[in-house]
Amino acid sequence: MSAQEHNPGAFLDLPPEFADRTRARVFVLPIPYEATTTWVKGTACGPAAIIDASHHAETYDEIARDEPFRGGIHTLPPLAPAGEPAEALEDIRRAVADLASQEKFVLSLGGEHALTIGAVRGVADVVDDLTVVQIDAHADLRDEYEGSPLNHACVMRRLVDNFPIVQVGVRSLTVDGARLIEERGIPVFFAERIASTCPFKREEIPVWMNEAIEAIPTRRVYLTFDIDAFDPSIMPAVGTPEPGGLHWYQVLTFLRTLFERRDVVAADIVELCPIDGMVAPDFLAARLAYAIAGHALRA
Ligand SMILES: [Mn+2]
Repeated sequence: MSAQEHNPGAFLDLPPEFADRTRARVFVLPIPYEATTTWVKGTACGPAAIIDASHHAETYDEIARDEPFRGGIHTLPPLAPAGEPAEALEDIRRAVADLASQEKFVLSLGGEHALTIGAVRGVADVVDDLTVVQIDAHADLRDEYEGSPLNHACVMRRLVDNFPIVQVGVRSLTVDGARLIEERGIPVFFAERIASTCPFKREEIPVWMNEAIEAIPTRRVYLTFDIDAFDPSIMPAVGTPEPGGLHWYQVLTFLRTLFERRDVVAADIVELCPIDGMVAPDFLAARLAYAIAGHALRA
């Protein structure tokens, strides 16, 4: 069954009063876009897997001790752009710009990372002074890959000329990417440094986290979350599982601190590549999506 045929319904399976389009402040936009993934295929099934899994999640937030869904989360029909990548990314741009212009917080669920190019441009059509905060195992700074400048390995290279970027969790890049980071002084918070602050202490914001947020030069942020930023021990369902990744509570603390100190105006979660019969990664992605939506609804 293709992602297009499978209609998983609404995120969290909320009662209609909390999923209503007019009232909702957060819009979940499934984008089962997959055109350029290079190794393991399957990110087109990511959005449906996240929404399916969300139906089994509790809607009470045990850390914040609230029920953020009451602010309203509307799930849009999947946007599955066809055609050449350039055209598909323009479709995504237009859809996201339209929602952003209605002052909705758009949480796009991928799909492959290339969709972020369209989504960021769409948000930037409506709001200015945007920094892209990227949580990812990869720097994604290749100028082109396998003949395409719109490959998912080139996402940040396509954005870095127009937006300040801050990268968190990186542990895989090319020598050209490393040179670009040095030349431009791109703030990159490598996974190795983040890991060295373990064990994680409660009630204490690690130094790297403070520095990462201080490195964001604007108030407004677009957050792109490549799920392979997580350690493969908890997130094996990705195309390129890089060892030495982030862990759950580190990520939750980073997100909480980021939303407290910056105005995060839109986000995406990309690159989930579901594994048949293994629900834990899908469930993690669903919990992550609700964590991000929850912060957006409290803001
Ligand atoms: Mn990645």
